Amino acid sequence: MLSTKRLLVVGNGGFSGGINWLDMAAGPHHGMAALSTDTGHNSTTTETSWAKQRAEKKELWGWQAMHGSVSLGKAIVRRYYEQPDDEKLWTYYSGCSTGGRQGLRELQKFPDSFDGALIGAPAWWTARLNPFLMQVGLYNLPAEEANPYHIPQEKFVLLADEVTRQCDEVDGVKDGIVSSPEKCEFDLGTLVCSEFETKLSECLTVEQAQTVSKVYQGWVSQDGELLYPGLTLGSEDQWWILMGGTEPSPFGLGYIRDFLLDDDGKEFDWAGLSTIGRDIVDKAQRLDPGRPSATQYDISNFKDRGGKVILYHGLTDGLVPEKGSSWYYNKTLDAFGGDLDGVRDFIRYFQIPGMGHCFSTSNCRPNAPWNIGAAFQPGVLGRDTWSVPGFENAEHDALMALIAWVEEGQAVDQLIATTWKKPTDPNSGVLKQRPICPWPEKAVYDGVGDVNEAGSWECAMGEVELVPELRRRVESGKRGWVPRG
Ligand SMILES: [Ca+2]
Repeated sequence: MLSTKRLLVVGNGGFSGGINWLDMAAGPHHGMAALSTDTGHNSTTTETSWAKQRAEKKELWGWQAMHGSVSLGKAIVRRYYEQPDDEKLWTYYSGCSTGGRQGLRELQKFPDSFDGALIGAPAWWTARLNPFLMQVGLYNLPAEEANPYHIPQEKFVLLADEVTRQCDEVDGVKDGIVSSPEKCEFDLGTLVCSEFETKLSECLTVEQAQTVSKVYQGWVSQDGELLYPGLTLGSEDQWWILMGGTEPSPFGLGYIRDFLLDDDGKEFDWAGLSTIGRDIVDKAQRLDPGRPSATQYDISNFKDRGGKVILYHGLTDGLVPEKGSSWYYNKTLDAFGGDLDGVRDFIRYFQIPGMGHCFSTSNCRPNAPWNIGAAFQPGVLGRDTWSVPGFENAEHDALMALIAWVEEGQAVDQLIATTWKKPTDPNSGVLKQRPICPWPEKAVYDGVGDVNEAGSWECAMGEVELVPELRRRVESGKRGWVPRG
């Protein structure tokens, strides 16, 4: 039977070039055709040499391959399934990390491309985020004992334990999950070695504590401009990604070397660098090589066509800062005059407490509900899984919820995240389920039920936390702010 009226487009990860077969699998299971692009090259997630002095490859990775594939893909699907031109072909997008960026980039510039987009942990501002990822690495380099500022990887656990100890209960429930890191006034001083400390492996030196502060604080220019927000309290279990090596991560170093400075004709000497200079920040901003940055916050054209976005981000993401998604959402609010209810009509932001970058949860802490059937998530459960195994419905699967929102007008008031006794093995049995809520709502425990069951929680309006940039403008009267409901 030839009949499909839906197309699922999936994204990629990092700098990878290749077809994302694992995420495409969700499409046919939902009765949809599915599409993925190789973004114009063939490489792993962390490789960037393919981009060096290849402007056309950068454009393909930045936006062109996605846009061309979506346009052509729609035509092919219509022809293959013999769909009349006047019949709607519902088109959905699902991607995380670079995939999140690709989706935002496409719907900002080409509002006709998608009817709904599921956007995870988006690396949306390539020109700013990627240099920052390098800067985070530089904070902890060189990785030598003689460098007092260097934190050896084994101390990240120490830090994560202390954050959990101080911040867990701030959200109202002591369950090992830091659900409201923004409310925690974390005191790093408790970890600093005293003068008489004998076990230096169990404390931080004053210099190491300074490194930690910089990572949380984020990147601020000399004149006080927020260049990119830092990593969230609770993300320490993933700090090894950006700070565990002997050189900056390829997400930052590769970007600067092969995307940004490729015309310099000499090898970029990062080792002589402790801070990324304003010249690099400005150059990235000016050139945005390949034009991948998704910084057009006014998406009225997409909204006016009935388009919907579910944005989500793991609160313990140690690679792409969660605060960057809050920032993006704030910037969207700003572009729409601070009308929170109006913005929530077409884009909703869900934080997922305890989830790392795109998927899973730290296995050295109490396992947090994380799976909503989103990009990369079925893939880490196995090659034959799709959706949320055992819960293939719109209450648990964010893509199905998105379809119901777009096609039936059922706004997504909550999603129930799931985890298993072994976090990535559904056969081990469900361990916990809990709602995640559209910002600024938070999941609130009813105080009596089983904390591991979703029914014991409900979404309730929390405090509206603005990024400093927007807060300043609201306070100075330059921007209205209308939180209703
Ligand atoms: Ca907690």
